[in-house]
Amino acid sequence: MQLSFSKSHHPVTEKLHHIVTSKKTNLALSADVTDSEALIRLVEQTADHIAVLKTHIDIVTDFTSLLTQRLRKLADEAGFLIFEDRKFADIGNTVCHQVRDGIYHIAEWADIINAHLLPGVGIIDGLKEGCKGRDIGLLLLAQMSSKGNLFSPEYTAKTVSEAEKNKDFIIGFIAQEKLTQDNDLITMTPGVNFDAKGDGLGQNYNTPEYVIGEKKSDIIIVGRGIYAAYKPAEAALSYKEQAWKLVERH
Ligand code: S5P
Repeated sequence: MQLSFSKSHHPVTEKLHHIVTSKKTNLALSADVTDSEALIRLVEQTADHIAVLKTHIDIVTDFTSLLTQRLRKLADEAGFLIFEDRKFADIGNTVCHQVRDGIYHIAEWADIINAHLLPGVGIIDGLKEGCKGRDIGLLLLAQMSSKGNLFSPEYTAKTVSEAEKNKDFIIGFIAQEKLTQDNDLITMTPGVNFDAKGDGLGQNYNTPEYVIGEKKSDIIIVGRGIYAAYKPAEAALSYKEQAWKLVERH
């Protein structure tokens, strides 16, 4: 078995590689719940099965900084990375503030962030500036899972080429398939669900077999397939086991 992303080009990639291989999991949990205690409970139940916890911190209605402190502690104890899915999409100066300041202070606790390249390359420099002082890796959105999205093959290709030029900060992509032969760059794929095909609001789902086996993604991102399941810990375990079997086979 060979993971398709390397272990050494960026400190965050190195940490992720270590977590994935030692816990034998390439599962990212998208913990899109809106209550702090529910979020902590979900993470406690699933921590052993995940390599990455993906948050949307701005949907938590009772947010205080205690929440991100507790998540950070859980991440360090259980061995997973925190990916804040803020999808930055503004000029460099604004995203620098958005990642560093405000009430969330994302750069103080996240390991991974993501951004659209739409505003131009200044967004990479702005985020890098805002993340100074901690090891944080940036994922670029190169494709999306949602119906009717406006990503064109040209835009995706441009995103890949900017990532290849900025590997001191960019660790990979959010995409529906592996887009480069450069194994320094990780592919994380959302829109994964065993049962559903979509959600009535434009989401498209594929199976782990398709995403890992055929599309050669490294990490699957699963939200409702886990947190909306009757038993989230059992659901996380089965996504983990199925996805890992595919990594071993391919
Ligand atoms: O293309 C994308 C990119 C992302 S990051 N499609 C997505 O669905 N996402 C995110 O992945 C989305 O914001 C949500 O947090 C998660 C998918 O959740 P699920 O419940 O549909 O599995």
